[in-house]
Amino acid sequence: MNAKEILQKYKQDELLEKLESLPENERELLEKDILSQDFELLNSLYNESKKEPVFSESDDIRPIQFPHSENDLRREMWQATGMHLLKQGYAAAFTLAGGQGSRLGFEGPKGAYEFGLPSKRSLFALQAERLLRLSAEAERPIPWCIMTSPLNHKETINHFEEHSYFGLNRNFVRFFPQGTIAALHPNGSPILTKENRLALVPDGNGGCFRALAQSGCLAWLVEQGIRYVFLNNIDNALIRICDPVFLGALAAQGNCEAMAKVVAKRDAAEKVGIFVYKNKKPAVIEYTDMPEDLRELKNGDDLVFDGANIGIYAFKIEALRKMQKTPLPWHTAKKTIENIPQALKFEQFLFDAFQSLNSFATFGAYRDDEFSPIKNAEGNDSPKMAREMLGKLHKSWLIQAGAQINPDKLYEISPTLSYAGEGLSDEIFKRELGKNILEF
Ligand code: UD2
Repeated sequence: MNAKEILQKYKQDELLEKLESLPENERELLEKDILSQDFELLNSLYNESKKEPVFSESDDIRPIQFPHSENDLRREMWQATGMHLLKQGYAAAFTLAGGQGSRLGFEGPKGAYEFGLPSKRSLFALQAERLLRLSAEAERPIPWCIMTSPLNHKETINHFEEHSYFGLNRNFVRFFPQGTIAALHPNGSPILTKENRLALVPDGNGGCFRALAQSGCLAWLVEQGIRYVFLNNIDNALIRICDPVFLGALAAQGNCEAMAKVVAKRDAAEKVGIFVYKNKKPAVIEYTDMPEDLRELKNGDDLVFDGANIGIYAFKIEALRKMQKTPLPWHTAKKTIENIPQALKFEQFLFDAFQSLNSFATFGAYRDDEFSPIKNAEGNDSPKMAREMLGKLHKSWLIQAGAQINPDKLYEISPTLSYAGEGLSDEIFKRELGKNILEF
């Protein structure tokens, strides 16, 4: 079918009229957009969007317990296993960076955002240099796939080019844009931009499986012999990218196909997915889909549902191959798009994949060590909070190493000097202060 026939079939009269009124060059561009979309899917998503949200009373929802791995005696074995995987070239990193920094008033890619560290490192710089540190220990480059969106793809690559890939071997860094889907007017017709193009928005971080495969990067990983893939959100300032302990724990779990790190929720209102058993299978329910009474449910002073999804995952390569063809549910969000309030935006969520896997496990972690997402300009999950949490964490590493620090200051340690607090001493502190260790 051509664009006109598609619009006729799906009764998109308003759009058809607009299409036919355009001059040839504009009409051709809009036809290209229309042919890029699945109107059968858009039609069903629109009809679905009028029903109640994803949560149904019949679901049996129970809390998941998650042991803190810090106290686990197997931690050293996991670390050794993880380093072995990295040395053998069996592990890779995959970062989701398609989101925009709009909530921060920053128009560029979220990963290029600098949040006031004395080194002026961006989020990408922190993750790249932590990966560089691990590559040095593994004595080989670690492949890194970075999912962008069409909106920030070029700028993301520019950020890496401008910084010479932060010292990484550029042959092992691949960028690819995720898919997009048309945003709909509340009446169900696709929204047009001022340039008379379809308003296409990123299809959610659950689009990562499709994008990884369609970009050829999944094949690239398989051809290199990759067996485990570490997956993370770009916006976390403390992320231990490709964490050997976490990768080792997944490898040690035999038939387990994927794992997710969990921290205790800050409070009931925290905007994070919540780990639950949903009909006896581990799952994550997004904060937007979790009924308020369950979110607030307490047992004494403690939240019953307190396992927070922090966007840190590890997948076996077989699970990623399976997920490229496994349909994920779509979630509807209502946002202002092209100045149209309550416009409909459809996205898939990566963590919905867990329900399709045969086995999935949680891995307890501590927020102060590993999780400080930059979402809001002020308050919780802000650049200031990330700066302070990173400064306090690095200060604690120096204290633990016996460094004579100034107790009134915070510290930023270059990732190439220490990945997670190892290899530090008072002598290194004195030598590196002002260079790879900055006081602020
Ligand atoms: C995400 C999680 C939430 C919790 C929180 C922790 C999902 C659906 N929700 O919520 O459970 O873990 O983070 O901070 O994951 N992204 C893309 N493409 C998209 C949309 C998002 O790449 O189309 C990336 C984005 O760059 C970021 C990550 O996915 O790295 C999370 O996206 P977000 O910040 O929009 O998700 P948020 O904060 O609503």
